[in-house]
Amino acid sequence: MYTKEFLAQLYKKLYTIRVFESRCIQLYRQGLIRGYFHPYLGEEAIAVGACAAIERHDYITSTHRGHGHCIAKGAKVKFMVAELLGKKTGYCKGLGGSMHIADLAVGNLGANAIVGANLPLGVGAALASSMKKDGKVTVVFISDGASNNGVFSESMNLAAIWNLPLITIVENNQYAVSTPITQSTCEANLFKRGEALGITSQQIDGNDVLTVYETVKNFAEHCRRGEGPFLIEAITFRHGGHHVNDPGLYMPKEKLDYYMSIDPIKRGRQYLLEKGGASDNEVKEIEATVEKNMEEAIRFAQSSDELAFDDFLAIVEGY
Ligand SMILES: Cc1ncc(C[n+]2csc(CCOP(=O)(O)OP(=O)(O)O)c2C)c(N)n1
Ligand SMILES: [Mg+2]
Repeated sequence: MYTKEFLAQLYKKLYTIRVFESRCIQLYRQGLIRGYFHPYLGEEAIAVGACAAIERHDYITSTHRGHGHCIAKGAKVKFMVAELLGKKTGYCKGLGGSMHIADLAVGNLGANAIVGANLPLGVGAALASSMKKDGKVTVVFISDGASNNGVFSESMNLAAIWNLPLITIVENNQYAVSTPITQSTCEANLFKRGEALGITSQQIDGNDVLTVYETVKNFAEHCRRGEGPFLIEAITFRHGGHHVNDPGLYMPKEKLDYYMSIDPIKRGRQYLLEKGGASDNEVKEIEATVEKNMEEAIRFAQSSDELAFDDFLAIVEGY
C-alpha cells in the first residue's frame, strides 16, 4: 500500500527532527543558543504524519515546541539553526529565536510562545479559506495544557458553527510543564472536548507516523468538501523535561521506558524496512545524508553574522 519512496520520505523527516533537536541541545549546552528551547523529542511522528497528509499550500500554526512542525512542513534546516543562533540569515533575522519561526512560503503561519494563541489564528486562516473557497486546510498543533485555556473552547466552537476546514491536533504529551494531565482535568480523554462541541473527534496513537498520516489525510479530504472541523487527540510523551534545562525528574521512569519502547523514530525505521522493503544500507544512507545536512547547516549558521544594530533599529522603527 505504501511505496518505499514515501516511507523513506517520512523516515527522513522523522530522523531530521531527531537529529536537529539533539544537535541543537548540544549547541545550547555550548552556550551558542540562548533563551528557551522546548525539544520535540519523542513527538516527531505527529508533525511528520500530519504534514505529509496535507499539501504544501495548506496552513499550519505551531507552538513553543515547534521545531518539528516547521521541519515537517518544509522549513530549511540551515535557516532554522541560524535563527536559533540569533544570526541574520535566520528565518526572522535572528530576532525571533526558537519559538517564533514562521515560513509563509510553505504555509507555516508561525510558532507561538503564548500557549493556545495559535488556535484562534488557525481558525482565522480556516475562516479565510472558507470565505475565499480556496480549498485549503489548516492544521493547528496544540498540546494538553493549551486545551485548558478558555480560548480553546471559544475557537473550536466558532470553527464548528462555521464548518471550517480546520484540523486541531492536540498533542497530548500528558504534561503542561511539570503538571501531569491528571492534575489539570478530571477528564483526561481530551478528544471528548471536541465531541462536546459537536466536532468529530478521534484519539490516536501519536507515536505512530502512519496512524497520524491516515487520520489527517481522511479528515483533510472531508475538510476540503466543507465538512470540517475535526479534532485529533494524539497520545504521546516527551523524552525529557519541559525545556532543555528541565531534567524532568517528576516523569515516572516506567512511563518513559514504555514510550521509549514505542519511539516514533524506531517505528518509522521499522516501517521503511518491513513495509517498504528497504535494506539496512539504504536506511543508513538516509541517516548519513541527514547528519551531513545538519553539520552543513550548523557551519552555515556559525559563519553567518548577527544583524547589525542599525539594521535592527530600522526594522523596529518600521513598525
Ligand atoms: C498563555 C500562557 N500561559 C502560560 C505560559 C507559560 N507556559 C509556557 S509552555 C507552558 C506549558 C504548556 O503545556 P502544553 O500546552 O501541554 O504544551 P507542551 O509544553 O506539553 O507542548 C506554559 C504554562 C505561556 N507561555 N502562555
Ligand atoms: Mg503538554
